[in-house]
Amino acid sequence: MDNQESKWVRAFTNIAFIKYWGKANEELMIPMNNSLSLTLDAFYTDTQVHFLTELKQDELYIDGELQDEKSLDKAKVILDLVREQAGIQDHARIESINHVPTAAGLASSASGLAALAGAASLAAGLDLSQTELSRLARRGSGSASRSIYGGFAEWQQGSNDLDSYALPIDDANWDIGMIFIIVDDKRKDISSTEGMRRVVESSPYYEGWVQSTAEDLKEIKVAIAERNFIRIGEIAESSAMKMHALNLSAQPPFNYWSPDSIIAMRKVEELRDSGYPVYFTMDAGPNVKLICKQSQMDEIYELLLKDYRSDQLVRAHPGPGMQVLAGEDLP
Ligand code: 2P0
Repeated sequence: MDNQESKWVRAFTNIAFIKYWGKANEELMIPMNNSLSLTLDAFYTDTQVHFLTELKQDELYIDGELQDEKSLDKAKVILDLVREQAGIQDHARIESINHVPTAAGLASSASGLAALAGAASLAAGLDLSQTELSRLARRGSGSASRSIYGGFAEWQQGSNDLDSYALPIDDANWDIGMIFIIVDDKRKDISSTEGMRRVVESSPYYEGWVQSTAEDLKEIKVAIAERNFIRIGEIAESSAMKMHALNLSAQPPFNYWSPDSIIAMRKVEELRDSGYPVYFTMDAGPNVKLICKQSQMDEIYELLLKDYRSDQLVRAHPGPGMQVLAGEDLP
C-alpha cells in the first residue's frame, strides 16, 4: 500500500486520579468503573506506521530496536481493527520513540497505544473522530482511551464497544502539577491486566470499590470545576489507596510497593504536615507521584532533592491531547 499518508503522531501519558482497576469485558476492554485522569507533558510517545505489501508480519520498533512477538500483542489488536475498518490486508511497520521509562509504572502503554491508534488510522487513510480514536486506543490498553485528550479526561465505562470512551473534562490550565518520584525503574512482576483480573475475581472488597468510586467521581468533578486543589488531592490519594487495598485483599494477595514506595509516601505526608498541600498517587508499579500546585513545584522539588537524586525526580505539568507532528517537532 502507498505510505504517503504516514505521519508521526504524539500522545502524552496520563495518570489516573480516579483509577481504572478491573474489566467487565476483557476482549472489548470494558471497565468496571469510570476513571478520570490528568494528561501530563513530561512523558510521551511518538509513533509512525507504514502498511507495506512486502512485509510478512507486523513489526514494532521501539527506539530503533525490533521488539519480540510478545510486545506486539496489544498493538496487533489496534492494527487488526484498523485493517478491518480500512479494508487493508498489508502488515504494518510501527516505529515508536518512547519518552517514557518503559514499564516503570509510568503508564507507557497509555501514551504508546494512543499514539498507535492515531498513527495507524492515519496511515490507513481513516479519518476518525476523537471519540472513535478513544475507542480504538481503548482496545489496545484501557488507559490509552484517556490520552486522546489533554488536561483532565474521564473514561466513561459504557457497556459495549460503542459507548466506552473518554471525554475531556477540563483543560487543567491552572495551578496543578505533579512530581514523579522514581524509586525503582524495573519491570513490574504482575501486569495490570493480570492484577485487575485477580482483584475482580477474588477481592471481597470489589463491590465496595465500584460503589465508592462512583461517589469519588462525582465529587472530584465538582472539585475540578471549582479548582478545589485540596479536595482533588484528597480524593485522588484515597482512590489510589483503595485500588492498592484491592490488591492486598486478592487471592493470592499481591502489591506493587517496594520499601522505597512507603518511604516516599511518608515523605509526602511529612511535607503535608509541614504545610504544603501535597498528595500522592500510585499505579501498577513502585513509583510515587506527588500531586502539587504548579506554583510550589520548584520549591517542593528542592526539598525532595534532600532525599532523592535529581534523576529520580521528574516535574510534570498538564499536557496536551494527541497531535500530528510537523516541522521542528518531527523526531
Ligand atoms: C489507570 N492503570 O487508571 C490504572 C491505575 C494502572 C493503575 O490503567 O489491561 O495498561 O491494558 O487495560 O491501561 C494501567 O493499565 O491496562 C492502568 P490494560 P493498562 O491508569
